[in-house]
Amino acid sequence: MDSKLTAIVGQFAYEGTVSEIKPLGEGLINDTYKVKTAEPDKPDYVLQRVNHNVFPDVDMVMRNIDAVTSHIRKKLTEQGTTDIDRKVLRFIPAKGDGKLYVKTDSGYWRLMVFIDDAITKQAVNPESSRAAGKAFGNFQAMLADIPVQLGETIKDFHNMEFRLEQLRDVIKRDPAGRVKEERVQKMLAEIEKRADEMCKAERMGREGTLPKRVCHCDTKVNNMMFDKQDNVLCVIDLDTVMPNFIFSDYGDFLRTAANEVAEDCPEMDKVKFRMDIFKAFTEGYLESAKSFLLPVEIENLPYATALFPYMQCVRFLWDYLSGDKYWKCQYPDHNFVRANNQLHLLLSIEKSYPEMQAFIAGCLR
Ligand code: GN1
Ligand code: MG
Repeated sequence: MDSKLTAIVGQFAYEGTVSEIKPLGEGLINDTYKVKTAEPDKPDYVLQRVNHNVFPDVDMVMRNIDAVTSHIRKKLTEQGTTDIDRKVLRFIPAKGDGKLYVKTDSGYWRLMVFIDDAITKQAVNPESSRAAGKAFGNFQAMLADIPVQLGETIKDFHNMEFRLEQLRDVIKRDPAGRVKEERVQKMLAEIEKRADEMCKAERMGREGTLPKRVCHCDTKVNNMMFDKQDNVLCVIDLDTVMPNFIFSDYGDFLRTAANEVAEDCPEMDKVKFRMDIFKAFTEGYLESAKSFLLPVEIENLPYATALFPYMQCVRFLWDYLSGDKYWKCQYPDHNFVRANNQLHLLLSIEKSYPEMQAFIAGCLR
């Protein structure tokens, strides 16, 4: 057993005797380990090193997570839920200062209770999409009355105006000499054509007609745990939990889950928006979220569906023009292919707008 890791675990106020520590999962951002304890009546744990490059303010990340998990725990307790440690993550405080992380020479670490007999899913079908919609809607619903103001763990993360400014700035500088490419110019025309419309969330936010709420901001199906009977247990991966328009959680799930192919598939004729996934997810989401959503939020769900592929197209193109600094690339055109894929997804979504609106209206009847 790695004595350094054991020593780190020892800085937390956990229960039991550590018997094994080994790598867990295949996350790309944080390093994750499973910590087993010898006693059958003590929980096992998950030890994680937080990626300090992606999250500059780890203290803020953990304060957000503390506020969110405590609030959900309180709600579940009031509802008389049993098995609460399976329904919301429980982080273990450090022995010294009681914070939910420790800082060592090797970085920032946290320890949470491992949820036994639970699974995550990669692939999406209508059933798991409906469950995911319900779970993410429920997550927002439970946090609708959280009494504290959360911090923005990645500044302007889903701010469309900011993402366009970033793009326009790199065009001026053209550090990779790629702006002149004809395909880039064509894509820029498609982007600029929609720029004004796509920034409407920020405008409504400024006018005070659209609220920010506590959102998850990384709503992928593999960020929730299911039990062996396929029931959702809880939402995980809470680092990006922050105030945002609800469009973030709704739109980014569909961007990733409802694309017929992966976001970097180079065969553009295969990129297609799956309405079966859209319908199932929307049904689940509205079932749990319609109690608190404002009409302006519901009306704009089709806009949210378009916004995230659009934003991701802008972000991938920005990185392509910057010389591929943010996303890892397997080949020179990789970021352009990703951007183009997202643009095609957007085109497919635009065709389905009327059907989406009709479907949402039907869910509310
Ligand atoms: C990044 O790599 P992953 O899945 O954690 C990005 C998301 C993008 C996604 C696109 C912190 O997420 O916003 O949608 O790539 N996360 C960050 O693949 O930038
Ligand atoms: Mg993740």
